[in-house]
Amino acid sequence: MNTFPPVVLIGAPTDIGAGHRGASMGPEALRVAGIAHALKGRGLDVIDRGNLAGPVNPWLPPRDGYRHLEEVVAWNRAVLDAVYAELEAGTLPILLGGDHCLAMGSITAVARHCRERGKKLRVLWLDAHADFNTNVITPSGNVHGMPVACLCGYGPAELTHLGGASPALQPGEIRQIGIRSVDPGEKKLVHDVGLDIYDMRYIDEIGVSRAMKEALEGVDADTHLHVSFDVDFLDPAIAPGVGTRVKGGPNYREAQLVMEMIADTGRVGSLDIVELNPAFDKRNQTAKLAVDLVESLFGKSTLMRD
Ligand code: 6HN
Ligand code: MN
Ligand code: MN
Ligand code: MN
Repeated sequence: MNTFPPVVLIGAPTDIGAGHRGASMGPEALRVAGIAHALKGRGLDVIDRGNLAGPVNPWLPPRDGYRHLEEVVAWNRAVLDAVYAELEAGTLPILLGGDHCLAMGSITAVARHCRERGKKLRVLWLDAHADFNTNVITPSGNVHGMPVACLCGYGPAELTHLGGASPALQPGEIRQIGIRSVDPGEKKLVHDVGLDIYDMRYIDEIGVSRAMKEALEGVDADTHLHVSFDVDFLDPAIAPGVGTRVKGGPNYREAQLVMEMIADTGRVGSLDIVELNPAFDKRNQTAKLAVDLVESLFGKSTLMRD
């Protein structure tokens, strides 16, 4: 039987940090794809809290290198409060995004929870992108390209201090997996900061299994594992429903193995599913694939020896 606490779905229907409209439809697409039913099928208790509310997307150009900073802050405050309340109540929050800027709110909440409980934190960032831009080096001004930098203390005070103390996250607490598109200034910054990145070249060379063993090294009974699943992590041939497609991502079986190996730790405590963009999808196939992978993340296995 599973050992998971009740799982809580929290929708954050916004594309406030993205460069294309449509991620705001993500929460509903995941519900239509049957996320609650699938998790119940895993034997989990599932509570859908519905959607958070926040400002509309004014669709304005960047100011000082940020698009919609004020609105990004408002959405992230809502996410932070909701995710923190769930962790305090002992449930397992799943954030249904929404674009990836929202991970600032969810991870700030998780980090605070871990500090207060004396737990170790490990963040697995599954993404085609490093999301480590600042307003100076960003090619777009889109804040969904900046959340990891902000969590590590590089960014505007409104975002780096969302939860009071900054940085919310130490670079040593995060592992990035699937990375294959990093902007020039961003590449220099992640090197300077010493971020642990399992890029596609590395995965091609050593395989998913060894890469995931390394990324999960040190995860123990005291560790809270947070998975931030940007759907553009997946190869666009199987997951077209995202705003920023990058060729050369994990195929179906490789992605399943990533999820299965995370599940094997038994330490998943919170999850983001972000960047799903139904406006780019075909018959909701990317949402269905995300649900399929989330089932694996919660222990659905293809192993014969189970
Ligand atoms: N995402 N590096 C590009 C930028 O505009 O900063 C793309 C970021 C994509 C962000 O997919 O979460
Ligand atoms: Mn906890
Ligand atoms: Mn991302
Ligand atoms: Mn991405």
